[in-house]
Amino acid sequence: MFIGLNAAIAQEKPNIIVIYADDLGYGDVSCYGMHRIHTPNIDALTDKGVKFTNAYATSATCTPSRYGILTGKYPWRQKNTGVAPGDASLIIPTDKKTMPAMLQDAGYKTAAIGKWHLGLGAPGTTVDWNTEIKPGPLELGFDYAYIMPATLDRVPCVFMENRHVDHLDPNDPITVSYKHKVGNDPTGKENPELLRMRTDPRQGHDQTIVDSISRIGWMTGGNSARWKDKDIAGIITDKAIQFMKSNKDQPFFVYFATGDIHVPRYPHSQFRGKSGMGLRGDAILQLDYTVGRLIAALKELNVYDNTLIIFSSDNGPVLNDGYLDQAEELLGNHKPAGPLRGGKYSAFEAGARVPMIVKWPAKMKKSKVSRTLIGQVDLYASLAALTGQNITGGNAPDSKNMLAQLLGNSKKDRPELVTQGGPLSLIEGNWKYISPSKGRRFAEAVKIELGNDPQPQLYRIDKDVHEEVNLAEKYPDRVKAMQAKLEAIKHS
Ligand code: NG6
Ligand code: CA
Repeated sequence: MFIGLNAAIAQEKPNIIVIYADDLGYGDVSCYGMHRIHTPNIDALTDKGVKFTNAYATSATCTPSRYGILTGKYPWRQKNTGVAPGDASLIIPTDKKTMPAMLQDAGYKTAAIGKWHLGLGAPGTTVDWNTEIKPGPLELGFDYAYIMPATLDRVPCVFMENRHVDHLDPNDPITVSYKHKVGNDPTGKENPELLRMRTDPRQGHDQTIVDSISRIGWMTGGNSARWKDKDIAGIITDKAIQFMKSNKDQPFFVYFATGDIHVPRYPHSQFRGKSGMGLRGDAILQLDYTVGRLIAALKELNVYDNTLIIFSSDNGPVLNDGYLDQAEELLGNHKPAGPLRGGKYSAFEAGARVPMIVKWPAKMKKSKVSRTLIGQVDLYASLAALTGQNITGGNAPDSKNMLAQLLGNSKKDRPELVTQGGPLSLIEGNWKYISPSKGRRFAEAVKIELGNDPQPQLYRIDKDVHEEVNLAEKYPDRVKAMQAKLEAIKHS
């Protein structure tokens, strides 16, 4: 019987692909209510899939959310897990087992493709972009990596394949600094006439110009390795498809982190001008096309049926995140956050509540909408359960096995979930408590309400999804209880 059980478990090793969009809001795809443009490929995932209405990234920015999804641990338990500078050292510890490492144990071949933004190199060292760079994704359980090191708006604007900058000419070495100008490359500040899009003077992004777009940080050299923004989505999709093709005869796990729709938005000409909403809308169309290409490739490789597809975003939406690309002016009646309040960076719902769709064609036969409370931090334990792996040794301490919920077979909420805007929030059933915070209420440049309040906030996020009525004074006991629970989780 034991053998039989193992055999049964052994069959549950579908390929797994996590398609992780960047800054895609809760209302930014048509299956979550966007009307102005359509995302047919993303919408198609909801056909015989589960569309989650209450799924959360761990945080309202990229680095901590990525930390959370890959480690199964709340990022705020560790220092320096905020938005990582472009030259940050690797922030995920290599002595713990990450989700991809756990899947390697289960027999998977694993790949990280696309945006990394979790730092590279040993803590306390400075990355030399011209040599082997480690630790990085390969030391964290990925067999293959093809990544953009940080964000699209940060230098160095190059791809890395495994431990090296791709297409680097050794005679044109890369130097990067986040402190001072290096080399003679033009900068946005000095040569604004060279820019294809202006930057917001309040937000910087006016340093080295790469591909006619100025960035955060200075770089020189590496000219043959520099990306063209219009080609990024196509290149990383090709790399993902290549990896799936080479590994189609065994289970594979692809962590596919697109740069869309983060700034600077400069999609391929195939999409530019197509949405009528400016480059932000065009980038959504590109993202949708990318999803379509990945799905088509799975079908072509004959592995589509047995692939678990998870689509989500790392944090909520922002319009002007440093570049004046007309995202605001051309928005019209589109609501990037749907019915939610706030946006990227915010403790309000739009910060961390994101679209999440799960589909496994061989196993899921009905289209479902799930209101279950679930976090991306739960993928680790859920995929461990799916692939028959035990979690030991303090790995993934905050991850809960929500496999049944992921597959649409249970509606049971996670007991509670902590999310991070600036302050931490605790969500329990229909209640959300936002801990008091002295931070500013409104971020002027990005025009986002951050959810900071020196007083505790309590909302009924079912009836009052826009978090209008603070019920904290009305329900002091609930505030106290939720505060205590949050403290207990923080110190557990
Ligand atoms: C902010 C940047 C923003 C973006 C963000 C990270 C400024 C003023 N703004 O600090 O442009 O890069 O960090 O976005 O520098 S994330 O999605 O990767 O978290
Ligand atoms: Ca992001």
